[in-house]
Amino acid sequence: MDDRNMESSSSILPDESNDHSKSIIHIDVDCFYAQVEMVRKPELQSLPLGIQQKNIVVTSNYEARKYGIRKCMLVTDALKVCPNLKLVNGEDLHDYRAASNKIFTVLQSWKCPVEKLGMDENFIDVTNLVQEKLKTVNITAITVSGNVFSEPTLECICGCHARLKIASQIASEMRNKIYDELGYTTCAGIAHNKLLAKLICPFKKPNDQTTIFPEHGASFMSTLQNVRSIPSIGSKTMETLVTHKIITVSDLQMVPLEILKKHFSGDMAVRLKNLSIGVDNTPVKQTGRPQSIGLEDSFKTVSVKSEVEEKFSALLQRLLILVREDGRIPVSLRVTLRKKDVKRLSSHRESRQCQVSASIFTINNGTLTVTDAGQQKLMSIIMRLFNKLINLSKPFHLTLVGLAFTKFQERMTGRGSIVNYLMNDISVQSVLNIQNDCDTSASSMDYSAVSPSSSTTTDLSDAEVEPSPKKPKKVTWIAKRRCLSKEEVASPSKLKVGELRLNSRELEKVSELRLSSRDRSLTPRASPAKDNLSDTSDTMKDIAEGGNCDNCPSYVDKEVFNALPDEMQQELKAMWKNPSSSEMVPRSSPRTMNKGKPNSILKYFVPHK
Ligand code: TTP
Ligand code: MG
Repeated sequence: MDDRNMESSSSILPDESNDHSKSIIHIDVDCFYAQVEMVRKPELQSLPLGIQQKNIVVTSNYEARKYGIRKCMLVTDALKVCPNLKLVNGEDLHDYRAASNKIFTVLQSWKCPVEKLGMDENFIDVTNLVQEKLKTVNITAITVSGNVFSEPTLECICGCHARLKIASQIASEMRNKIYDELGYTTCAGIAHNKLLAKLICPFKKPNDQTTIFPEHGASFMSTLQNVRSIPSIGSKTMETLVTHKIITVSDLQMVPLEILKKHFSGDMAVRLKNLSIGVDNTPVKQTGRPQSIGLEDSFKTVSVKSEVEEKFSALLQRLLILVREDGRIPVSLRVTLRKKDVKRLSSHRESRQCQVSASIFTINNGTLTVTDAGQQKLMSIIMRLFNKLINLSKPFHLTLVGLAFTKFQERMTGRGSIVNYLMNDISVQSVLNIQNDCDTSASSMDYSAVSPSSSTTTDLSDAEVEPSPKKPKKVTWIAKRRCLSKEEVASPSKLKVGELRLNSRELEKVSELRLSSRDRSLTPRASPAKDNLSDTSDTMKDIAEGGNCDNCPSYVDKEVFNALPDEMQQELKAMWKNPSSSEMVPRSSPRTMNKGKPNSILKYFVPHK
């Protein structure tokens, strides 16, 4: 620390550090992949277990950790320290992703914002819930559930101690529920911001939780030996800090802001200083759908086109499974390559993307499918993009290939459309790849201000291999109707209406209605005589005019209709008024269905069979 002023008092900023109003929980699943395997096969529980991807043990259970197995150890080294290590291949992420989504769903049942971070971590902002609970508890009797980083000495006048104690109890309930319903043990960190909640989470592990009070934020941060421990400090920032001999978080606390400003932008310097003392005001952002869904595969070297094609073909098969689970129709495809420059001994990524025709994808019984011909078409698009990235007249050496669908057809009919409404807060589809290089569009702590992009991706994004279709061909969306199981009612985000996941608030209403009327569809239900909704003349007679459903078409269940939000009611009424603008057709009339607007809400209002 050459030129820095060591006066720490001038280094701590008079900032928003007094805002302790939030209550944040961070939950991290213990040895995640290993637990998924152990829950699936309980006989693995007593064995030292490692999860292998290629030649690396990406994680291991705590039994294996006793032998000194660490994350990302080479398999050969792991077997040296633990010859009895049971290895399970963890390259297929499907089950891990499914477990991750189930955990997310459990956490959503508290009706607080939940932000997914990677596969096995979630932030939950329980501020409002804590406020509610505060009204009903005796503050003096509240105790912390689990560990405390450091016992508080004086009560903070803002009341944060009581709030965080309640939050710690909520965290305990959440962890219990995850364990009871899914069998996974977890750790939790409880704090007034995301930074401290995340960093305190592993304080005691596995299967434990720790609360930190705001006044101990700076002292806790000063225990971190490496500035890299701060989640948002990326490799470039780290390099700059290390160059200036700022190695530990304590170093960062001590360095005067003015010195930092010489090496970083003003905002970034302030942000770094704040982080160093445990100050962070980034919000918990409810996780929605990913902007892209991609997979990558890396290898030593591939220099032959036919091998590249094989790799892409394998990736495409797996990617199509992810896209099917997601349910949206992709309209843009990106190909990524990592090229090895043999002369310079370096490598860099390049990408190209293009639009793909939505007609490649069809919906069969509510499931997104791609025919063999469609897959061939996708492969030919992929190889054309590949040809644009590689000059085949010269030798090439690749160390990674990646595929991602980067844009999706949102089946919306307008800004205030019911479809938009239904798609408001929907469950997560993690973006994963075989190497676990998460797609940048995946949810993450919003610390971008201090993390200059270290990506070497050159996204050319300009190749127009296939022109955008003017109209998607024959994409038929058919409402998939089924009864709700108890679990589905308890786990709102699982519910689907015509493959659209419902906004959780609406879902509650809808679920109640569905349950209260046995054998009744979510939707206005046709009487047997009026099952054929294409009978528009009859429908026209019954169009609702008033503010309620007194004049709805006769097949409409008024109770259900009246419980819908105003926007939905208005949208439906408008459609009933003007049936030519919508599709008044039953499932049994696929021919008619392809005419008119493909996304009409009325398709979701079809009777049970
Ligand atoms: P972590 O939460 O870092 O590790 P973990 O859950 O296995 O163990 P811990 O009890 O310490 O939390 O990562 C979650 C999963 O991500 C992990 O189970 C395997 C996977 N993973 C990789 O694929 N590559 C990696 O480099 C790391 C660190 C994890
Ligand atoms: Mg974990």
